[in-house]
Amino acid sequence: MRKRFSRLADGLAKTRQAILDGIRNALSRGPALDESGLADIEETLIGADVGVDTSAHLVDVLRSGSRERPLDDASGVTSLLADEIRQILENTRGDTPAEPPGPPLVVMVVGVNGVGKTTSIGKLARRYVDEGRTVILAAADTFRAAAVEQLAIWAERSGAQLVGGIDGGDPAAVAYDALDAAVARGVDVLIVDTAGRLHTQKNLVEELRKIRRVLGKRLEGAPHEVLLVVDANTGQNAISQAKLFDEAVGLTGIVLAKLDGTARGGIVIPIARELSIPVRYVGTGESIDDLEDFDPRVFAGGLLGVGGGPGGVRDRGSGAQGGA
Ligand SMILES: Nc1nc2c(ncn2[C@@H]2O[C@H](COP(=O)(O)OP(=O)(O)O)[C@@H](O)[C@H]2O)c(=O)[nH]1
Ligand SMILES: [Mg+2]
Repeated sequence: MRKRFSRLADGLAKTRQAILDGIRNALSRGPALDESGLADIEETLIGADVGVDTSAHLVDVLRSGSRERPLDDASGVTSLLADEIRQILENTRGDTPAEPPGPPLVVMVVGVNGVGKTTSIGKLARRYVDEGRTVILAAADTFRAAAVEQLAIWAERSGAQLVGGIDGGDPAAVAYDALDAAVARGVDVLIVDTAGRLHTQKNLVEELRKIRRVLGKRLEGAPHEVLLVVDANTGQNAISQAKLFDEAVGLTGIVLAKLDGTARGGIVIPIARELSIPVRYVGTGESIDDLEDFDPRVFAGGLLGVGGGPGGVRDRGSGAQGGA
């Protein structure tokens, strides 16, 4: 467990560096944080992709904090920010979706091309296999010839079965057949890979809706999870992606891929605050084990260098704002 948590913190290293530099810089302007320092911090947060509105909100929290007690050192600033960010990340629309009464658990994965869908599916499959569960991957991204091949490689690596293979076939039919096979074989988990781009956005939305519909037709309640994969480097465009896919198919969670190596890991904060969609997993590399559970407390602490792991972020102290 420890290792998983620290890798999430490692993935945040560049973002953390940028934010901490900004905070130190802001504090160097005077004996305590003032309006020009707050403006510096706001700019730093925007640079880490926290978003304009959410950065302004976080700076407001610092402003009220500094009225209670002058903020004259970095730890006062980081603990207030970490606390607020954790609350934003926890305060999303729902808990982890309940597992269905019986197998299979059906997970549909969506997102634009190149964000890391297929890779994340491979990693997710490995986690289920490691838990002793059987997994089918459905190759419903039939638009690109290479997509099925790539998913087949991940199926082999993770120890999952693969359904699909006719390039250019009907994606919804592949999804249906895969669910059919999962039910017939008593498989525990079905993960459906989907296309990220078609001739038009309208086509894509309709296709994803159709996949969703046929899954529900074959098995009541399916898909139980609809995960959007977001590339941590995407910038503010990730928010419009989340909005679009949420309206199209209704998301239950986000997979934040490619957190390793980005200085813009703040993007999940406006997604949580503005769209209320929870982050479920974080991708921290290209290998099969590079997928971590998302923990708001560890993320907030890792982003600001507060605490060292689970429970490491100090809880709201005496001077900080109370209430949830
Ligand atoms: N560094 C890094 N690369 C990743 C991660 N996830 C995916 N990738 C890479 O991103 C590229 C696109 O991934 P792919 O799964 O094909 O994206 P898809 O088009 O959404 O299915 C590949 O080169 C992956 O190796 C991650 O968490 N970290
Ligand atoms: Mg793919």
